[in-house]
Amino acid sequence: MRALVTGAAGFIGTNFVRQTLARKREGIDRLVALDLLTYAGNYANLTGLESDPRFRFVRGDVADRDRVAALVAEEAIDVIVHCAAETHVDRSIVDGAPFLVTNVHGTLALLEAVRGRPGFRCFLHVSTDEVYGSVAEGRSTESAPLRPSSPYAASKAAADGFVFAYAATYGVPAVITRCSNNYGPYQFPEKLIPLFVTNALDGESLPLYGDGMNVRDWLHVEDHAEALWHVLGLRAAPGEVFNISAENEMPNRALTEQILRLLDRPANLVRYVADRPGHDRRYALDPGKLRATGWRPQVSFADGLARTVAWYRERRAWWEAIKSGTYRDYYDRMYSGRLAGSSAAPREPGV
Ligand code: NAD
Ligand code: TDX
Repeated sequence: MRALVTGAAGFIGTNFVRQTLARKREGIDRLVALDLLTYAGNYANLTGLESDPRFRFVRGDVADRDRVAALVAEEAIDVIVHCAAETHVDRSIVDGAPFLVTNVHGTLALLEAVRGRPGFRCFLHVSTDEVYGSVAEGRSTESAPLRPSSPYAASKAAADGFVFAYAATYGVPAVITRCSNNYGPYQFPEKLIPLFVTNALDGESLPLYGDGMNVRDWLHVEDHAEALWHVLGLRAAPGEVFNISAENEMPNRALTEQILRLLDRPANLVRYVADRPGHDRRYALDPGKLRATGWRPQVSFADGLARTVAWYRERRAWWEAIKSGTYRDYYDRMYSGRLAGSSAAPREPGV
């Protein structure tokens, strides 16, 4: 198997690549890592892998059609795990344009590169639970309608649409996975868990949006990586979709309390701030279809969160390097106004 992993220097890509090469998976002859190294990509995450003869890192843009097509041909790629994306909802609310380019044009460029390619086995498109929108009750199955709320989610839903279209129109062997919120090592500290852990370690405020009762469904990134390999092994029909969830639903407020307990930090670090516009109240995936094929998550949330918190505590140099320079500007832009108007007590829903 000759695999191309896009977004390999990001959070999920890094964990997927490291786990794949460390386990010496049968059948991996080549792993080409493609990443543009945007603000979210960090080449240092892949340190140490260069000595593995199966591994090659390429800096490049997934939306660059010619580059992507040439790479796929040159490396005789037969499997693609497509993780590259613009991924932060709050940034997409400020400007959706980079999300359209990378998430939609990028996915299209990859699909074009494999269309009609003899011997090509699988294009695995890593999508998200956010395409289903907020789920008031029950759990989204793979056939639930797509109702994206944020520009980010809209771009992912559009990319899913191109995957369906290429499967139906050209028979491209492409499948979609939709996972819930991942957590674990190497996550960029703009996302809730690494942001709150690193802020708490520095004694800084933890800005909880709205009333802090939005519910997310947490999946350890190692379980996610295993699930991706499991899906690749299924040889599913073109256009199949698989939800990936460990069914670990939790309101943000309860998660924040757990983080503070693990770090032995005071509850008064929490500040309730103005809500995210269009903030989905709850995500909940039904993973029954994948489970019926034998996949099971292995990491309990208590153990996974404790290990994750310990990882950031022990890797101060990793996140301090990120939380400087342009990150500080981003943080001020996103949070200084919000924190100035914050309160110690929860707000009413939607306030
Ligand atoms: P991330 O932001 O940590 O990493 C994204 C990576 O993509 C970065 O390394 C970045 O440099 C790279 N990239 C961005 N634009 C690129 C471009 N034009 N060309 C090449 N590389 C580019 O994101 P993540 O959390 O690792 O997410 C990976 C995938 O999983 C995304 O498709 C995301 O939508 C999906 N997803 C993530 C989560 C989650 O909780 N993290 C949940 C559901 C789905
Ligand atoms: O400062 C914050 N305060 C806060 O209350 C941040 C950054 C987040 N939140 C809330 C918003 C969400 O309810 O925490 C929850 C999680 O927020 P994020 O970490 O931004 O993740 P989310 O918006 O749920 O999206 C994530 O999961 C699905 C990823 O960023 C997406 O890429 C993925 O598709």
